[in-house]
Amino acid sequence: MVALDDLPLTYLHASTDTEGIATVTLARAEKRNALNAGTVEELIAVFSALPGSGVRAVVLRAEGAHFCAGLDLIEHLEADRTPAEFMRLCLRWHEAFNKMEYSGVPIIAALKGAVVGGGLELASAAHIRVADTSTYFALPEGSRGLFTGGGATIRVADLIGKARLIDMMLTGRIYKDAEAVSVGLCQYLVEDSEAKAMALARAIAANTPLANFAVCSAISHMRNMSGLDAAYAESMVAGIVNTQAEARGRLAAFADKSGARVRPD
Ligand code: 1HE
Repeated sequence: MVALDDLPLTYLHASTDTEGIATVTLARAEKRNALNAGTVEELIAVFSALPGSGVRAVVLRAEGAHFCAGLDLIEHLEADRTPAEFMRLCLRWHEAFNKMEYSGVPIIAALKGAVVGGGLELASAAHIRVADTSTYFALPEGSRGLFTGGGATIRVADLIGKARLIDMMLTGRIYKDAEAVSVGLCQYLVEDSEAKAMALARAIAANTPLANFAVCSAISHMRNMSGLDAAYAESMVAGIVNTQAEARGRLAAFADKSGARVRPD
């Protein structure tokens, strides 16, 4: 098992703190963190190393003013790819984003500036999205003569629905601020998205790892199943997760009144 901190990385930084919170940073700010083929390979390497690494939660952040400007348009122009070459590239994007979504380790994206095209596809593979007031979301594919290839038709449609996805791709519509929250592109809008993402990661890391694993893998798998199969799979996952000693300990704490109560404040 390769430790996250030991991976040789050029376009990303990855580190883990003593509490098991990993920070993965898009480190190509001079190109607005556009996703070249090399970055996608590094995302695969980093997120392949996650399961079993002891990492309890991940904050995905970016250097510079923008989270990610999407597909590296210059690399794509210069490579002059054939259809088969671009299809293979898209499959590498899917490999990376599937590694994230199905990893079983909670990933919280700290967003800012442009979350555009493939940048939104990357953000939508995280389990939680936190935006700040500079954050804006767009799918300018149509105006560039392109079509999404990194899973927007699945994950962004899951977040906002097919009609909004089509509108964004056709018209280049930009969502930001409260409207972005209300349509489902992000779940939090704050002053400091990195501080909030880290606070969420620490809170989530206090859950049992098995419960987090189930939330961050089973739900996505169940979305791929028929309703009947999903209900069966849900009962199996709950059967395993909900009968563990760690869960019993927490239930006993509730019963003896030492466990936290669920109250708004
Ligand atoms: C890039 C990219 C990129 C910047 N590929 N190099 N994505 C887009 O259509 C978004 C394209 N980017 C932009 O609209 C703007 O760059 C931003 C609004 C994000 C930022 O603007 P700004 O003024 O801060 O930066 P800039 O001057 O436009 O760019 C700075 C450098 O980053 C410059 O490189 P330089 O060598 O000339 O300094 C830009 O070329 C470079 N850069 N964005 C390559 N995207 C699997 S299919 C997915 C399909 C899509 O993702 S479509 C959406 C593509």
